[in-house]
Formats: sequence, C-alpha cells, structure tokens
Amino acid sequence: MQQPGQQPQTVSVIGLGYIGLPTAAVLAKNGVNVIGVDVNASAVATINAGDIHIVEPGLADVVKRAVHDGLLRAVTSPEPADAYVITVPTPFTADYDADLSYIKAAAQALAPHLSAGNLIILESTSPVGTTEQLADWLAEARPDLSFPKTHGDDADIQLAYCPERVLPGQVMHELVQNDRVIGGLSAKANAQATALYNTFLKGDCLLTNARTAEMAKLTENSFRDVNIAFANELSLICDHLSINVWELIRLANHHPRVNILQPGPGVGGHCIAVDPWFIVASAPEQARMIRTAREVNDFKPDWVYQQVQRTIQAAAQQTGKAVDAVNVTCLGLAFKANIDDLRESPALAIAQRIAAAHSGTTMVVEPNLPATAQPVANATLTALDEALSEADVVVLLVDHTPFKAITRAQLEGKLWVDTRGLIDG
Ligand code: SAJ
Repeated sequence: MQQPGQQPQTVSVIGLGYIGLPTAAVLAKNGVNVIGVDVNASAVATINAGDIHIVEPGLADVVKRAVHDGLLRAVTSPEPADAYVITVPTPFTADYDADLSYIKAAAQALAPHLSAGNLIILESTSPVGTTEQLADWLAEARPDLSFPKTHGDDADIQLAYCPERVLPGQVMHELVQNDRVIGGLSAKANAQATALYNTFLKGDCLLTNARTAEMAKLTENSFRDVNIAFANELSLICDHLSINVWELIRLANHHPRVNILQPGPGVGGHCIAVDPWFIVASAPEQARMIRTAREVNDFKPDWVYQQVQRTIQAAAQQTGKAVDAVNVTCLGLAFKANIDDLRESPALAIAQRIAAAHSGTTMVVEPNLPATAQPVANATLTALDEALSEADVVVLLVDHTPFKAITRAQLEGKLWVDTRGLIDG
C-alpha cells in the first residue's frame, strides 16, 4: 500500500510503447520494481530478453540494465502492484472523436487485481473527463472498493491524470527533465503521484485537478498546431501574392513580440494532428479556431500535390519532353527532420500520391531508412546524388540535415517545389 508522500515499491506500467517503455525503464533505473504489461506478446518477449521493439535514442541501454538487474519484467496481463501507470494509445474515430477503447480494456484488465491503497495514473492523451470515466469503469468492476468521487482522500483507490509531454527522439532526456502536470481526483492522489514521479523526475510537479491536466495536454499540442497553421496559411497567401514566405517570416520575426513557426508540407506525427480534435469534439461550437487550424494544416498536402502537378507540366514544356519522360525526385518521407518515423507523415502521403499518379519515373530519397526499404509503391528509394542528377522536378518535403548541403549547381536546369524553405529560403 502506498501512503501519501511515500514512494511506491512496485509499479505496473500498462502499454509498453513510445511512452510506456521509457517510463518503465526510467522507474526501474531508479530502483522501483516495475511490471510492464502489453498485449503484444512479441514486444513482451523482446523486452524480457533485454531488447527493445521501438526506436528511441538511449532507451536500449536502460532497458537492458533494468531487465538484467531484475527490476523490469514484462507480462501480457496485469498483476498486483502498488501503483499502475496507463500509457495506452488513444486514437481518434472516423468522426474525430476519441477512441477510449484501449483505456477501457486496460481498466477491465487491471480491475481484478486492485486492492485498497492503490494509485492509478492515466498518462494517455485523453479528452476532458476521461480520468473520471476511468474511475467510473473501475468502480463498476469493483463495487467492493471506494473511489474519490464518493470518498475523496479516504477512498480505497486514488486516481490522477498526468500527461506525457516528451518529444520523440529526446524522450530519455525530457522524461526526466520536463516539469509534470499532475491532476488528481483528490489531494491525496496528487501527493501519491508526486511521490511516484519524484523517484526519477528532475523537473517540478505542478499540481491541479484531473480536468485541467487533461486540457493542459490538449492545449499544448493545439497551441503548436494553431501556430503551424498560421505559418502554412501564410505560405498559401504568399504564393498567391508572389512573395517569398521564408524571407517574410524571417523579417517579421525580428519584431520582439513575433515568433512565427515554419510552413511545411502539413502536420504529421501521432500527436499534434490528433489531439486538437479532442477539444473540437468536446466543445464544437466554441473551438472554431482550433478546428480551422486543423483544416488548414490538413489541406496543405493537397495544395503541395497540386503544385507538383503544375511543376511537372511546366518541366515537360520547358524540356520538350513528354510528361512520362519527366523524372520526379521526392526528398524526405519522415514526418519531421532527422527521424525515421513515417507514421502520419504528410511527406510520405504526398510522395505516394505523386508516384501513383505520375506516368514517368518517381524517385524517393530518405537517408534515415535502410537502402533495402520500399516505402513508396511505384517509386525507387535512391541515393541523394543520383536522384538529384536524374531529376527534372525536385520536391523537397523534409528538412533532413543532408539536404541542407544541396547546391544551386545540383539544381541547374531543374524545377522544384520546396515545402521547407531549404532551397527558396
Ligand atoms: N512542424 C511544422 N512547422 C514547425 C514545427 C513543426 O510544419 O514550425 C511539423 C513537423 O514537421 C511535424 C509536426 O509539425 O510534421 C509535429 O512536429 P513537432 O516537432 O512539432 O511535434 P511532435 O509531434 O514530434 O511532438 C509533440 C510535442 N508537443 C509540443 O511541442 C507542444 C511533444 O512535446 C509532445 O510530447 C508530443 O507532441 C506528444 O506526444 O503529444
């Protein structure tokens, strides 16, 4: 049993993905006995062998050591623990509402193992009210136990929401250094959750209630989405008015209170393009700007694709070649610079659309994938220099570091669409 302010001895982390596994590993590294739970039996076997099934710098060594020291063990169904941390996915449904089925499944799986004194922390990005919903599901499954809604600090089971806020690629650093927002369903839950995070956290624990903590996570990612939408909208306006958007933003950002983000081919990844919809679904009449920002960012890949089509036609005219003799090279497929993650990547979607429609040759360059990968149907993964020299049209989609070295000489006689400002900026 965990008392307020006392560190839990055994913590179960449910969902061993991009957030759960690093969290389990960091807890174990700091002496906590960790039981990791995942329905994916192959991931569980990999972890128990001291290996990892995801790509994240610095994670492999910590997992290997934790498993070797006997502090981290993975299983496919929950076991009794002092505290449970839920880090399962919350995708959105076809009508842009949150799909809470993974959280519900986790609640049903852990409910039989609960005992008085347990703490449950939800970390999955969730719409406002989800922690209360989680408590209701658990209360239904365990009528013999009391919960904060009716018993507050005296409840048998305490619950808190504590969003993850780490940047993919920097998870091991940010997990320890970033401040945490903790929103308990009671003051006691806040004290218990603070003790749990303080086993490894160097940042501060900022205490609030569950609804505010849930909204804080959605707000952070919506803030970024709205700001990126502003930059993307500027790129369309500037194209219409024949202004170089990169120069414009650089100049405007000299103002001491202006800090415009960078346009791109659209917003990718599994967070920023998803989370704002949870706010829109909860408050559709009020969330007008947040919805519009999503629509602006989601439209950008279409706009880029249309530009590419026009540029292919222009290249055919300029070179006197038939359209099916025009070679197109797409630079970058990942959802942002210097990572290999293709999930929800607008660059990948644009390259796929070009390759599917173009009757000539399409080449794709992605320096972060192995040379044997075949990420785009009807396109060949090609080395940068060859793909550039063969191209009539270059489509720059991701600002990977190797692309920054491309020279004007390499683009001589070619046309291009630059979505990241590496050429035009
Ligand atoms: N992007 C632009 N222009 C910019 C900045 C980003 O087009 O000026 C694009 C990127 O190319 C990418 C997308 O936005 O396609 C998202 O990239 P990102 O680096 O902004 O964010 P993520 O998705 O890698 O991580 C975000 C982070 N949230 C914030 O910065 C508010 C991270 O801290 C969160 O933990 C993460 O979402 C999450 O898990 O929610």
